[in-house]
Amino acid sequence: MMMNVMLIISIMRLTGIFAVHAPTSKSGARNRTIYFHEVLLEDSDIDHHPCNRWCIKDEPPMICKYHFSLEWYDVLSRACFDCPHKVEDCFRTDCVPADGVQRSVLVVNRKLPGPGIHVCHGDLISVDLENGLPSDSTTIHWHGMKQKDYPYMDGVPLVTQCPILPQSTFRYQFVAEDPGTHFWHSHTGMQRGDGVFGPLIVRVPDEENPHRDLYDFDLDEHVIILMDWDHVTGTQKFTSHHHSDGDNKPTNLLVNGLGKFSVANITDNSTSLMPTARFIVKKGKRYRFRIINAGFLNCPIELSIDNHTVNVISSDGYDFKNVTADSIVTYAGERFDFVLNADQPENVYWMRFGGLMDCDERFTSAHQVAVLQYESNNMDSNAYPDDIPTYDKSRRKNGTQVNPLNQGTESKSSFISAPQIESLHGWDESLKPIPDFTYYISYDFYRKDNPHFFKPPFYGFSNITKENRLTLTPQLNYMSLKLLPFPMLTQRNEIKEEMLCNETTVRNIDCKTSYCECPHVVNLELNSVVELIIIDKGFAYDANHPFHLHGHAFRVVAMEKVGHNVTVEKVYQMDKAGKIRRNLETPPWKDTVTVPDGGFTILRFHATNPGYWIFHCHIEFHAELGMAVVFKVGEHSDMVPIPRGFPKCGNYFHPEEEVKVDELQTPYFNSVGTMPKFENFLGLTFDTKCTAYSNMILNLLFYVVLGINSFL
Ligand SMILES: [Cu+2]
Repeated sequence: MMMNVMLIISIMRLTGIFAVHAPTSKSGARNRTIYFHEVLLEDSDIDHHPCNRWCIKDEPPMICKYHFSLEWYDVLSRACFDCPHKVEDCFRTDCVPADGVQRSVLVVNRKLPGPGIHVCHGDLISVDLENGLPSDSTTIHWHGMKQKDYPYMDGVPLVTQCPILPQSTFRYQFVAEDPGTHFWHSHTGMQRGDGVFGPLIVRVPDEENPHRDLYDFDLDEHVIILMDWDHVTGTQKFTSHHHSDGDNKPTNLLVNGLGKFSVANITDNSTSLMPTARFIVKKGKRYRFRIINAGFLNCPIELSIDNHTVNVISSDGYDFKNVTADSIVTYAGERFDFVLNADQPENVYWMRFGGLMDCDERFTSAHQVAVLQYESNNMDSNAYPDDIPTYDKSRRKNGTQVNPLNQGTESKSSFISAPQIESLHGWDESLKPIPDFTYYISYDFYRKDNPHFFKPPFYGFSNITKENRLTLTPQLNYMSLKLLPFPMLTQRNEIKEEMLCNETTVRNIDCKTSYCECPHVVNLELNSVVELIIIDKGFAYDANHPFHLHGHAFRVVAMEKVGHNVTVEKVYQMDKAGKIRRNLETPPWKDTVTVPDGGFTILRFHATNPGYWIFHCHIEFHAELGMAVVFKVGEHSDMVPIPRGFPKCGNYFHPEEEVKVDELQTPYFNSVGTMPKFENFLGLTFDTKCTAYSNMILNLLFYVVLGINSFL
């Protein structure tokens, strides 16, 4: 009986058509009555969501509803029956095969990757996120959506919303204003690395697509979502690395949630049974592929396809002049679209994915393959190429490479780094010769007594004798971001200026030698053109950090590898001497970009979106350590009014306990260590003996270099 009622409700939901008013949107006149399907789909039906359609110019937008149910789950659960020994069982409902190694996973609707959202530009996306975790909070960030007019939907806990509590449901609702290949992912803890991610594709009508003539098909099944993968949970790996001797290197890669792993079934020598992702094409046709790198560790991924080149056309939702390449490198958080011309003999070919940095041959040699299969009557649908994939073969030794590792515009011509890509979007204000505000962000890994992991004199940094038990702290401008106990955006009226920090407020503290963490907020004037000069100092490790900006996309105007010891002052002097070439003509738009180790990347953006927006390293371990800063764009009065009834959170102190104001405020700033020296954001250090004098000079330099009003 219950089943029947459920079925009837389900059918009513699936077939329900309602008339409503669509929201006003900048992408066109949307304020009119439209029809939409209200669909709360079962897992297996989400691929047939009515919003996943051919986008037609001037057709009314739709309201696209989804239900996301988040829970802990397991790889190779009972839903998998005889997977991998019976391959078709691996594709049963609720089976998460991953690479065949059992572990706990976090899943949305028991899918890995989670359900894909495919909509047309201007549709309203409405997702009810039901937190079914027994003890953890969650949030979802819609990576690529600038959330203009919807800042409360950005999904950053304690910046734009409260963490969503267990057993609670939060409705994310926003208009898909940003076309292109994007993805959604948890922005809480290590959840993305444990499986909480999925595609978010916003298509446009043919008339608005400059690359439409370059391909015949743009199919959902040609989305490639990549993840660096391990066989323990992200939290286990994180605690083991930061408190003990565990490493931070991913063991494997997954392509669309699938992958071989060399020791998966070593006992019965059946590693080849684990299915890989498979992409079907027809000879003579051209296909748009969309790569999403959802990775969470330091593992950029190089993609190449045997016997084929790729025609790269777009990144992070922005089109550029197409470039033919042999391989593409993507970093965590980036997306690249390419066209594949199926012009080779009908056969199966390896698509190869080679892990770089912490995944390379020095560490785990993490690599993966997928099959590019030409449709043919006489080919087995489970056929694999004969060649045995190895890590070495996953790296193209020559040919043109887009977005190469640790290479800027100084590199040889076969490398095409981001600023060399030619945008198809015309000039905009962000490219004016002199920006309104220049902000330097420098970083490295520092040998600090980070109190989260060290406790002198018991087990301070200097007490540790084994190198593999030392972890260094990555910081931006010598500060770690520690958020307030409530969201800055939605409880902005509770923020007092003294709660926040920036380079000016900590100038009398030697954050270079001591450990500083605080709510690091940089004010940006609304509608100002901002230039970010991001510097990887290249002293410790050979790491590579992809940075992601929320609320805005940016132009990548310069990128260069300088050497191994790069200071802010060095870059500043290079710039002053005219030795930095900026592409202010046709630089590409992106929202995630890397910085060469021992080098710099320069970004420009027009701060037109009022709100509190986080800018952070997209490597989850680093973001968790506070490798981030918050940009406050505009004044509180410029920000969109807070939705009625929006959830609130924060500290609570029993009213009978007398708590002094000072005690309430001290947790917002933490400085551990000595403070003998004086320094400023440029990383210049002065002897304390001349503090008064240097203070004056520095103040002068500070304002001259920045040339901004916001600090005055
Ligand atoms: Cu990082």
